[in-house]
Order: sequence, then structure tokens, then C-alpha cells
Amino acid sequence: MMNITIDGKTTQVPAGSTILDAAKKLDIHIPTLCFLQMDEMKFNNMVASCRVCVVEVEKRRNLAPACATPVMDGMVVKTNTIRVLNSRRTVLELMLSDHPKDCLVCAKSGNCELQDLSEYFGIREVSYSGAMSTYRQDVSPSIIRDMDKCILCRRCETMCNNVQTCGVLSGVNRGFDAVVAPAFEMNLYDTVCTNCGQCTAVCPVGALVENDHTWKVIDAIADPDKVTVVQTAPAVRAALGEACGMEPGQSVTGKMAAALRRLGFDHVFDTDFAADLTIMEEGSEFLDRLQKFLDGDKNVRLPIMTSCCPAWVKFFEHQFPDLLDVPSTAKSPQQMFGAIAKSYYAEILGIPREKMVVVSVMPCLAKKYECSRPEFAVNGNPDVDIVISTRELGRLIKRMNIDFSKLPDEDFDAPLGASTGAAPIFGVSGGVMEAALRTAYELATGETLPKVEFEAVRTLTGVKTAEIKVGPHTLNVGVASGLGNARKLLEMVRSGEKQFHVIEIMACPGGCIGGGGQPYHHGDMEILAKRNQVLYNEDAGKELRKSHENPYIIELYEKYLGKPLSEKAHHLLHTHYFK
Ligand code: HC1
Ligand code: SF4
Repeated sequence: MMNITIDGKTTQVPAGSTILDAAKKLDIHIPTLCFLQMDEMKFNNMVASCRVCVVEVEKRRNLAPACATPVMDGMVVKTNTIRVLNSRRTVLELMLSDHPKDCLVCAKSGNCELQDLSEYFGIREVSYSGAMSTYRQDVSPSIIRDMDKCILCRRCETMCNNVQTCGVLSGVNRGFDAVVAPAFEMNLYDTVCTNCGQCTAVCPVGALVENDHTWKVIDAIADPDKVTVVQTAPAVRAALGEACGMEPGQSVTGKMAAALRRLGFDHVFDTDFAADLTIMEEGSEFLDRLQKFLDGDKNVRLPIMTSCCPAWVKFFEHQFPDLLDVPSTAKSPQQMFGAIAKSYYAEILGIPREKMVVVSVMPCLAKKYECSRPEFAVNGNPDVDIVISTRELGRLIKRMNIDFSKLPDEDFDAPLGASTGAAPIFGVSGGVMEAALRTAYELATGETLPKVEFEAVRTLTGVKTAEIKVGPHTLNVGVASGLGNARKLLEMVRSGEKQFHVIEIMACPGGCIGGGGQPYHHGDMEILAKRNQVLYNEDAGKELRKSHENPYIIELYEKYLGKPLSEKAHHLLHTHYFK
């Protein structure tokens, strides 16, 4: 152990700890900007590039960055001398001298860590002026890159390369021209970017933000010639409260339905309905493949892999093109919902699909890209027209003067708003697997499942494997969240190192609760754990907890689709992948 004294208070920390670690232990606040550490997802950005956290160390000539300076035994540190304060202020002013001052119209205003620090240090003017670096804006369906605002903290690079292993972003050029960009400074859309949005989740400023579509939603609602239908993803209800000023960990399902109605949507539905539908199709596809596999059919490969996460789909299309027959062909719940809304439900309403506008609220930025894929359209009319993130819905609610926390709890509309407990848990890593196992077990054995909870897939760990008994079969299941963890499982499949039967992958660490479009958690992993619990509670509170028991799903098959994997179900609910 190492002894250290900071601002007159002494403590002991293990060797290898930084001054910042020791200060945290002593409850002494040292401001940081580039630094961010999330051990649970193996994210560690310790580049010490911003110098906001400098401190004075006794007997050292230079100030030291607290985030990257290891504690030496007997170290004496001061965090608030005039030299330290002046240095931090100068560093911030230099940063601001090359930073746009358009905070009034910046997407990050109110959530910007640079803005917060400027306020914290009471900076009212910038003493330095001169040339400003300028860079073109890069707009992808999911993300806007505005590198004029980049402060070169490298958090996005750490996320994209170390956690997601996509390798899209890195520092290019030198000196004043230095920028974090894709190779050859290509546009994100032309790279192997998965649109996961995790880079936007860690960007401290407005350099990487979602492509905001809130005004498109307002225009659609205001158009008297359109019928607007909204669906909300499982994970949104676990975090929307945070975007509306409530404490983390509160379920706001009923308030969310009420808010969407107040916003003016004609039909307030739920992606959870389509999650139940996904289980019917994916579960049946799995049982079909398992039987053929056990019968020795050489054309069938296992494991089957879930296909609901569009960033994951894009990842395997780019990185594992030899395994395109492995994922389930089932569309994601978002896209199943759109396809059913614009066929089955448009027919119930007696309107052409072109008159309907389907809006999704998602915790995810890749869903914006997913709905734009050409295979998810009929004669150019997309199944899902507009996707907004949880953050954007929070903004809309505020913009429309809705006092969210005081709203009553309301139900979704029928028929596309009904769901079982299997659906909300889609939003947590392991949830789709658990939902699928509940239905696969009962369809395969014809028996009632003795216990619906599958604890083995319920932890927040990045990679989970388990053996699960389903009737006469013992299934090897794998669950990964975060694309780096997905890569590990995929490598095992590719090499044949382990025979899995089913694998669930979600691109974002922790699953959709940690999606790239969720309210910013600023590295606080407790918030993810609370969101997790909201969704498990929602499942436990439901009377029906297995997708095949959803009466409106049963009705949909009886009246429209026939049975799972029917020709009509294939046409509307399944897809294919591209190299
Ligand atoms: Fe997800 Fe899904 S769970 S992908 O993580 O399968 O975004 O919440 O909506 O489509 O249901 C996201 C969440 C979401 C789909 C479902
Ligand atoms: Fe990398 Fe995901 Fe950001 Fe694309 S969206 S650059 S894959 S972190």
C-alpha cells in the first residue's frame, strides 16, 4: 500500500493507483475532462491530453495530471493552490479559444462537460484569440460529426477501438490540423461504422451527437393528411424519466404512453408487442433449425444468433461475412412492428400505407440507420419512417410543455400495444435469450415451464455462457453485449472451438439500457444497474410472461399471418443479410 496526503488529508491506496483514485477515496473533487473510466465495460480513457486535472506534487517542478500520475509512497499533493487554479483556467481558455461559441444552438448545450467546467471556473471571457480549426460536417443517418467542436479527448476512439473493436476512429494529422476521424478522413457512412452510437455516449462535448429528427416528428403530427403511429422500445421506459428530470431507476411506462398521446400521436403502440412477435418467429426458427441439425442436415448450421440489434447486424456483415447464414433471419422488433403496422393495421384502419407515418422511439442510434435500409421499404415507402432516441423524446416532451412527472399512468392502445413480461426484458443483455427460452421450452416440450426466470443469463457481465435444459436437450447458450465481447463469441464459433446452440448479441454494453441514444450516464454504472432492474420488475409485474400467451399475437396469427414461419410471416417478418 502507498501512503499519500492530499490537501492535508492522508490515506493509503494500492500500488498502481493514481492521484485521482486517491482523491476520490478522500472525497476530494478534482475536475476532469478527457478522463473517463468504466471498468465494467473495460473502457479506460487515461490519455491525460486535456490537463484540466493538474495538481501540485511536493518536490516536483511541473504540475502533474492527477488522472495519469501513479501514487508514490509518501506523496504530498495540493489540488487547489493558485498555481493549480491558474493553470487549469489557462488550459480551459486555450481550449475555448479554438472552440465554436455557438452554445445557444449546440445539441450538447446543458449536457456539455466543457460548458460545465467553464461555469465551474467562472470563465466569462477568453483571453486568447487567433486562428480557429475548421472541418466539414459529416452527417450519417445516425450520427453528426462536428469536429470543430472536438477537444481531442480521444474518448470516442477508446470506445470504438477498445470496447467495440470497430476501429473506425483514430487521430489523424498533426498540430493544428489534428482531428479524430475515420481513415483517409472518409465519411462515417462509408466506413465499417455500425452506428452503435457509443462514441456519442462518451463524447464530452458536441462533436459527436445523434442526427436529431424531432422536428420531423412535429411536422408529421401536424400534417392533417397523415395518420401517426408511435412505438416505444423496451429500454426507453427505463430511462426516459432521467431525460425528464426524474431520478434514475423509475419505470415511466404509463407516463410515457400519456406523454405520447399529449404530443398528438393518433395511435400509441409498443415495440414490446413486436418483441413478443419476434420470439414467435425466432423461437420457431430455432426449434426448426435445431431439429434439422439433430437430424444431421448438413445445410443447417448452429448456433442461431439473435438479429434484433442493427449495429450488431452491421458488425457481422462487415466483420464476419462468412457467417451470414448463422444469424436468425427474423427482422428486429422495430422492423416487424413497422411491417405489421403498415399492412395488418393499415388494413384494419382502411388506409393506404403511404398515409401512415410510423415513428419509433428507441434507446439506439443504429435504429435510425436500420429503418433506412432499402429492404425495409415497399415501393420506396419505408416500414418505419422516423426514429428518435430517448434523448430526443425527452427534448420533445420539454419543448411541448408537458409536465412529465405529473402525468397519470396510461395504457398503450390495442392491438399493437399489448405485451407479455418476456418483452420488456429485451432491453437488457440476456433478456432476448430468456424470452426465447421461455417460449422454446413450452413449444418444444408441450409442458409448462416450472420457473420463468433464467438466472444464468441475468448478470451485467459482458460475456455469459450457460448450459440450459430444454426437454431432452441440453443447450449451450452464449450472451454477449458490447461488440468486442461479441467478437470473442464469434471467433469461437468461426474456429469451431465451442458448439453453441443459441447466441444473443447486443452491440451496446449492458444491452439497450446502455444504448447510444439513452440519456447520458457520464460513466455512472449504477445508473445502468437501476435501468436493468426497472425492466426485470416490469416483467415480474405482468400477468402473462411468455410471448406465445399474448392474446393479440395469437389473434394476429389467426386473422392474418397463419402460423409462425408461414409464407406471409416470411414475407413480412424475415430478412436477409449482405456482405
Ligand atoms: Fe432494443 Fe429491440 S431490445 S434492439 O435492444 O430487439 O433499440 O430497448 O427496441 O427492435 O424489442 C433497441 C431496446 C429494441 C428492437 C426490441
Ligand atoms: Fe465506432 Fe460505434 Fe461510433 Fe461507429 S457509432 S464510430 S462503430 S463507436
